[in-house]
Amino acid sequence: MKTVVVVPTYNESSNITLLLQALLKLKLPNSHFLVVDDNSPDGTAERVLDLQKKHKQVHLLLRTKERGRGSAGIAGYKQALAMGADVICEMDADFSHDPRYLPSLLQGLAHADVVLGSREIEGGRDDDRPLRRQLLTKCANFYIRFFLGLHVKDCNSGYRCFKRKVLETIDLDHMLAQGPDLVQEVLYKSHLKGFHIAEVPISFVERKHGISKLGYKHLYKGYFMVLKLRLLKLFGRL
Ligand SMILES: Nc1nc2c(ncn2[C@@H]2O[C@H](COP(=O)(O)OP(=O)(O)OP(=O)(O)O)[C@@H](O)[C@H]2O)c(=O)[nH]1
Ligand SMILES: [Mg+2]
Repeated sequence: MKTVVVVPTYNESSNITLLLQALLKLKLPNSHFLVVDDNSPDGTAERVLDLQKKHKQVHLLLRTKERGRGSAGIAGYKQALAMGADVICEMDADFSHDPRYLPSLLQGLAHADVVLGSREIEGGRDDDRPLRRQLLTKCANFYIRFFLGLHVKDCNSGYRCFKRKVLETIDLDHMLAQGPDLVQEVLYKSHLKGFHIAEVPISFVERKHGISKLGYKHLYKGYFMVLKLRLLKLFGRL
C-alpha cells in the first residue's frame, strides 16, 4: 500500500524541515511526502529540495502561478493520485497536526474510507489555543453540522486520510473552494458519495513558528461556502 502525505505550504521555512524529518522518522512503509508550495518567498521550497537530496520519499510540487490553500490541496491530491497512491493524507506544516498521530489515522482506514484527526471526540484536545479561537472553531463546527447534516464531530479538521477511491470519485476539476474551505467541501462531497467517515483523537496545538496565513476573511468565506453547498444540494446541483 502506497501512502502519499500532502503538505501545503506558504512561508513555512521555520517548520518544514523539522516536519519532514519527523514524518520520515515514523518509518511508515511505502510512504511519500509531497510538499505543495506556492513559491514561498522565505525559501520553503529550497529546504524541501535540500532534504530531497537525501530522502527520495520527499517530493516538491512548486506552483509559481497560483496561490491558495484550496487550490494547493487539489493540486496535491491530483499529484498524489498520479503517483499511484492507495492512500492520500493531508496535514498542515506548522505542527498543529502532530505527525505522531499519523499511524492512528492510517489504522483508522481499516474500518473507514476517510479518517479525520479530531479535537472533538473523546481523547481529542484543543486547549492550547486562545479561548476565542477555540470558540470560533466550535461555532463553525455547529454551523457546518447543522447546515450540511454531517454527523462528524470535527468538521474543520484538515488532518485526514482518504482511500484513493474517495478522491477518484470526487470531481477534483470542478471544486468550488479556492481557500481553506476546501476542507469542508471535500468532507461534504465524501459524505454525499456515501463514504464512511471516521474520527480518531488528536491534540491540536497552536503553531510555535511562523505566522498564520488564514484570517477572518477566510472564515467568512467558509461560512458562505457551507451555505452554497447546502443550496446546491437542495436544488439538485451536487
Ligand atoms: N500552498 C499553500 N499553502 C498554504 C497557503 N495558505 C496556507 N497554506 C498552508 O496551509 C496550512 C494551514 O495554514 P495556516 O496558516 O497554519 O492556517 P491556520 O492553521 O488556520 O492558522 P493558525 O492556526 O494560526 O496556524 C499551512 O501548512 C500553510 O503553510 C497557500 O496560499 N498556499
Ligand atoms: Mg495552522
